[in-house]
Amino acid sequence: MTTLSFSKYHGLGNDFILVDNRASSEPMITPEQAVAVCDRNFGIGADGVIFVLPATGETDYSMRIYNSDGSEPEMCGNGIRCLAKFIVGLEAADGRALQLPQTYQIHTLAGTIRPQLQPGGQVTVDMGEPNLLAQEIPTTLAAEQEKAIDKPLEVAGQPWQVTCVSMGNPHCITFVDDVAAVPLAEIGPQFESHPAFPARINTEFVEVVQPDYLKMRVWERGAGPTLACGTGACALLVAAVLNGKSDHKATVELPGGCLEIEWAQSNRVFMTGPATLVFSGNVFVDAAGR
Ligand code: ZDP
Repeated sequence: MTTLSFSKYHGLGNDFILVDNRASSEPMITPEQAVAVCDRNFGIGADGVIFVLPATGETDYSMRIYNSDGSEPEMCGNGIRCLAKFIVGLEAADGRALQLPQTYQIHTLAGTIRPQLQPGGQVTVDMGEPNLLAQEIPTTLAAEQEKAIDKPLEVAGQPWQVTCVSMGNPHCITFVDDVAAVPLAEIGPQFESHPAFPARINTEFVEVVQPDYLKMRVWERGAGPTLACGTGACALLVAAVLNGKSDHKATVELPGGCLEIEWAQSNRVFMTGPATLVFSGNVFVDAAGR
């Protein structure tokens, strides 16, 4: 029986188990064990497990994440805000003083991402540039070097118009009149495993309330219907601009609350939102994961 120390955080209800993994460059638990600790009945309960690993290259730390199904995404927008606050706590325990605003350079599988802690407690993240080429997403909805913008796609026997954006991880965005009416549990899995998306996909259903106010519901790859998705909020703003539906800066309302998203002149996307520590503890993790 192994014991794992953790802190539980959430960003707008998208919840994560944060693990201090600075002593090793490999995650301390396996994907199977991550599935077990994420279980809401048999474990702690979370949408994913996030590890703070030693620095790579020029960065301060590295981040890796396992989804609640044990798969490993490249990036996690809500998770990296939680990670920034978790690091503040780790550094404080080491006697390091915090001076706001504090920026960290975090190595991820989607490149270097930079969260900045604001004096008011919010975290602004430089999420980097969106990738739009079909091959980068990946999707077969356009030729490899083309963008998949407003493409027809049949899912669950119905025609949809979709736009694909990668924020390091893959997103498929579709605009709807009434986001509350989307039968998420029924169609979400069918988008996720559609053959047009060889690496599976996160799907955002978006209602444009005003050009600077968008409402979304998400079906996440490997995690299902979460309360919020940071990379998804960034991806959908980019998709909304590309479809002429929104400003470059907008509030995105997710089931768990609001994020402020900006697609700046520099082509980089900035996301601002909260991250909250809920509790810390120790969990028993057996070798079999259950
Ligand atoms: O790409 C994926 O498989 C996602 N499930 C990763 C998690 C994304 C997240 N919800 C976010 O906020 O970006 C954490």
